[in-house]
Amino acid sequence: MGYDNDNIFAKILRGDIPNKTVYEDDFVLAFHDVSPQAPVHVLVIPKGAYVDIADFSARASHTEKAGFFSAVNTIVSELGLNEQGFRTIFNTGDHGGQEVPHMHMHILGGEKLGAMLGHK
Ligand code: DGP
Repeated sequence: MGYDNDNIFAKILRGDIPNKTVYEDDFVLAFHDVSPQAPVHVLVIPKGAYVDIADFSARASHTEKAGFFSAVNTIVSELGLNEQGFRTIFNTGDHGGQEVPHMHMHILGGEKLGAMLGHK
């Protein structure tokens, strides 16, 4: 599947749609999810055009990959999540329930989260 330049996170990266930014650097933008599922619910997206985690794993440079995960460390620290923990999720494709076709990592925390999969 090719990358859709008109997906909502591409528009956020271009500044066409506003967001509540938590963190930004050369590699990532992190912002609050519009429909939070926990007291803390932040999305981290790479600035490059990647459809999902599989696409990013396959095509991103080592520099982009290092940049992404270094930023995650900074973000969870700044959100104060390290001591009590948090959950990260990359929904991918149809079975994964991915709605927006630009790779994103959910960071969820701020309370004890329930079962990993809600329906199980
Ligand atoms: P996923 O189902 O993994 O593709 O998650 C997409 C998430 O993106 C979902 O939790 C809601 C969030 N979302 C969708 N549109 C917007 C938006 O315009 N702004 C923000 N901040 N979040 C959005």
